[in-house]
Amino acid sequence: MEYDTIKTAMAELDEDVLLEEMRKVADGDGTAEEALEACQKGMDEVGRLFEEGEYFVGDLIFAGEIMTEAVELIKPRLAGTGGGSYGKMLIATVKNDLHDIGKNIVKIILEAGGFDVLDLGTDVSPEAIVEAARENGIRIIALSGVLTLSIESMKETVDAFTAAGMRDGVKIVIGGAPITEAACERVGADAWTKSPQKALAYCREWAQNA
Ligand code: B12
Repeated sequence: MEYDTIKTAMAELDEDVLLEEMRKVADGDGTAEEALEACQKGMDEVGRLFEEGEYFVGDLIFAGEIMTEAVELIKPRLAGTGGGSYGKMLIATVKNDLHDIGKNIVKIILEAGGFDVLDLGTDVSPEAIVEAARENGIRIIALSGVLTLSIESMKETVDAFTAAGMRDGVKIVIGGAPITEAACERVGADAWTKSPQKALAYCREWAQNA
């Protein structure tokens, strides 16, 4: 399997080649995880070209569309992480952030891993997240954010749980490109990771010890 072809096709926004290669993965070539990683590396390149003024917002939108299509193709293979029923949890991209490709991938892995995931979408306010958790009796929350600014929205979200008197009753994992240990400390989340698989492991542990 030539993962470099996937990476380059993603970076060059070559939809035909990207989807052709991803269909091969869907049919059993290589591993879905490595194909996903190659897409992501291509996306990093897209981000870099955007920063350099080579690509415009329209290119980002198109990149988002083709990556979503690509991931959709390998979804059945990504979902092979084992079942079980771990109950309900919630996922959202935080306030002011419209990026949802990463969130959708995390959701696929969590669902495949046995969670019933309530997806609140993108640009979700702290109040809406707290309210949805309360209404649905949800104790495990995953927050996604790709903009640096999203770290502040995540902090506001954790603070909103505290203000609602619910902080001790929930576990919160945060993730996304700008998330680091320092960001996690600032936000006051229970865990952070960029890896959907690791997030699944945290959430399973929390569900079992709830
Ligand atoms: C595609 C894209 C867009 C698309 C998004 C389409 C969509 N449906 O999501 C659109 C066109 C909407 C967009 C808009 C903008 N974007 Co944009 N975008 C990107 C781009 C190229 C790719 C993002 C992506 O999907 N990556 C692929 C996914 C799979 O990766 P991921 O999100 O990191 O997720 C993975 C992990 O982080 C993790 N993860 C993600 N969430 C979570 C959550 C949990 C709980 C866990 C555990 C893990 C986890 O798992 C995922 C799988 O491994 C990035 C550059 C980049 N390399 O990231 C810029 C980028 C994020 N955008 C950027 C900017 C500036 C913008 C705009 C402001 C542009 C503008 N001038 O309008 C707007 C902002 C809109 C808004 N308010 O949100 C900057 C952000 C700079 C910053 N640090 O704040 C970036 C970094 C580009 C750049 N280098 O300048 N963008």
